[in-house]
Order: sequence, then C-alpha cells, then structure tokens
Amino acid sequence: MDLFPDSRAHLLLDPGAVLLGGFALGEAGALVRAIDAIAAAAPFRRMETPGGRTMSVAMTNAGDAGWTTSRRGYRYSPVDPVTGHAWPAMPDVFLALATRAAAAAGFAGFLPDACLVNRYEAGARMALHQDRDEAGVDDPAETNPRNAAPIVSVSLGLPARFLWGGAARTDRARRVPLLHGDVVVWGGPARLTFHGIDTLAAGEHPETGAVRYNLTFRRALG
Ligand code: MD3
Ligand code: FE
Repeated sequence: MDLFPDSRAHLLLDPGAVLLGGFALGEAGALVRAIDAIAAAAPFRRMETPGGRTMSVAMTNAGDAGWTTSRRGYRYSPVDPVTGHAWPAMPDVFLALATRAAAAAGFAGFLPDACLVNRYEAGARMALHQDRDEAGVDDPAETNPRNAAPIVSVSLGLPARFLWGGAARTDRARRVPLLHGDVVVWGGPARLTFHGIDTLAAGEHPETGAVRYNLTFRRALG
C-alpha cells in the first residue's frame, strides 16, 4: 500500500521553482492530440545553433511568437521560417493548463503568448542553458511588473532526467526525474537558473510512442 500517494504532488526545487507532479495527467491525451495538430501545420525540425551545430531536440511552436535558432542567432519570430506562415494558434487546452498551473504555483493571471514544443527521441539532450530571449527578462520584476511572468513546463511521454543547476553555469547540477504529466513552474528567483535535459534513454510510452515531448509556455513579447 502506498501511504504517500501524493508525495510528488508539490515539491519546491528552489525558491521560485515548483514541481507539480502529475498536474497535467487529466488532459495529457488532449495535449498530445494538440501537438499532432500543431506539427501537421508547423513540422518538427532540428534547428541550427549560432555556432553551426544541429540540435538533437526537434522543435516547433504555437502562439503569437515562436522560439527559433539559426546561424543568425536566437529569436522569437511571429512567422515560422520553414513554412513562411504564422505559427499555429495556441490551443485552448494549452492556455487553460498553463494558466491553471501558474496560478497553483502562485503566479495568478499568467497569459503566455508563446509555446515552444520540444520533441526528444532516444539520444537527444539539451545542454545546460538559461532562457533569456524573452522580453524584459533582464529587468527585475520590481522595476517592471510585466517581467514577473514565469515559465511553465509540461512533460509528456518518456521519462527524462532534468538537470537543475544554479545561477552560474559552473554550479553543480542536481538530477530530477520528469515524468509524463509533470508540470514545473519557474519564476521569480528561479527564472534565470541554468538547466538542461540528460540524454534520453530509449523506451516506449503508451501515449507518445518512442518520444518525450516538453511544452514550455512563455511570455515572449512583453
Ligand atoms: C528553468 N526545455 O525549452 S523544461 C527549454 O524538457 C527547456 O525540454 C527542457 O529547457 C525540456 O528551454 C526543460 C524545464 C525548464 C524550462 C524552462 C526554464 C526549466 C527552466 C526556464 C528557467 C528556469
Ligand atoms: Fe530552457
């Protein structure tokens, strides 16, 4: 018998970083179907870094802006450079979940304008980095309250080991498992923490097959 069935439910990783274990399980199937619809209009692609490497993670986006990388740098663009069209609209099921999760972690009224969709196959990884391409991220929220927006991340499919570093790239990273349906909200003092994903192990998940998806909801345009 499991005496502590909810022991993963709310875990404070650091001030400002809250793991909501299984928070998205109720809508996981609808989220995966919405990802398939997004990918039908804006296909997953492996982008090139400014340094000329091809990322192992395949990406697409939904919303008013999408995160892109190329030889020309990192940017949020209203247009998908592959199709030449606007990114697919943010699905209602995405928006509702992101706002509900942010509120549960203490960030009321979160209205993301961008959702980056990451797809990991076996062997894919994401090196330690900060997310700092969003408007105003370098201004403290005290100066401009619009910059208080968190990032909400949703994990679907195969499990991953999340690398949770510190404020400096050289800080030792902790490894935290992220499972199907887990949601993490990163805001306030945790917003600029270095983070990454360890090399994905091969596997098969009933809802996603041989892949892991991660959604990150962002306020990109300010
Ligand atoms: C901590 N994605 O897309 S989600 C990314 O699982 C990204 O695909 C990873 O890092 C993934 O940029 C990790 C967890 C995450 C996302 C954004 C953060 C952690 C974060 C922003 C600030 C601090
Ligand atoms: Fe990131």
